[in-house]
Amino acid sequence: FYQENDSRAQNMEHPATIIKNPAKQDFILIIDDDVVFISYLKNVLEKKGYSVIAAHNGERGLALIYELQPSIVFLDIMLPDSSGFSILDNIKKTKKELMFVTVISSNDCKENRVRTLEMGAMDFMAKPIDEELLIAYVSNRLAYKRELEQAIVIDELTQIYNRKFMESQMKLFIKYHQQNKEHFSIAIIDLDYFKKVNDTYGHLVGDEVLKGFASLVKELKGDEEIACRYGGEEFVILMPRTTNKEAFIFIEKLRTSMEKKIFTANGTNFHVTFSSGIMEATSSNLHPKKMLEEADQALYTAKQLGRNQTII
Ligand code: GH3
Ligand code: MG
Ligand code: MG
Ligand code: MG
Repeated sequence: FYQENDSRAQNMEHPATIIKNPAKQDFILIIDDDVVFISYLKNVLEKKGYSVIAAHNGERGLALIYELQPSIVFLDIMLPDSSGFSILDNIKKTKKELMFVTVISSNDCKENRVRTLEMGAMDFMAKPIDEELLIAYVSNRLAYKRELEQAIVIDELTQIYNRKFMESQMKLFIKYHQQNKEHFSIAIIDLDYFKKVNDTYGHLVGDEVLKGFASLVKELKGDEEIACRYGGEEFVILMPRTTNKEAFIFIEKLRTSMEKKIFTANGTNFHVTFSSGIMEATSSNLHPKKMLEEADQALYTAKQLGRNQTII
């Protein structure tokens, strides 16, 4: 939630660390004018380690929704300046982030429950809310949010990140590396003569090769490297805090492991290799598209020089 030129962004946490621990980003927002209820909710949830923020009226609540992008919002219906339903309406019109809104009210009637669902909120809970129920509810919704977030960014076949995620992550990495003057390298990897694998053994075996390559990457890469399926039989690996020479060493290790890996189809063993182009972020290529283009140039050279090799 930092602005583009905010000085606090200098101290922003490394994007790779945030991926490892997404729970760090979770905020729970309570929009309610009942201070006793707020302190009860805050107490229960903070004891469990959740970050809780409260707003005492609708206007402040809406501002916090946009500022903090909370994961869960507990929204009271009767607010001093507006109705919780008009807040829901506002959220529905503008909000795009994944967020669970739970309407809370001491007036547990059918009308409120129906309207809650019709207005796009996830749940209705009657006040007072039992402590155990509250904790179970929050933990359930955050786990579900995590699941949905994963589904959006993971490539179905290979179970590594997809292109969409790679592009958004690359933007963050570039921004971070620009501000903190750290190294950042990427590699584009393209399997060699992959069409021949399909033609010889069939598409299903081709799919197995893609999966096999992806699990090899997962096995060999470090915690901070992000592996993505760029499309077809092309992959991109983002390597934060890595020089192009270090990247070269890692990709070569991956390449030699890949060339040794044995694939099997109808009792026949075969091998698949890849070619790769590596590019490090410099002051002149600090844009995802530019960096990818330059890495692609290097990949093209690797193909031209005979494949099964890595070019910086
Ligand atoms: P090069 O060494 O020049 O990269 O040759 P290549 O055969 O690997 O490259 P080409 O671009 O000609 O062929 C890529 C093939 O990858 C064509 C396409 O059918 C196949 N492919 C793309 N996506 C998938 C997939 O999800 N599964 C399978 N089995 N094949 C795929
Ligand atoms: Mg109220
Ligand atoms: Mg290709
Ligand atoms: Mg290829």
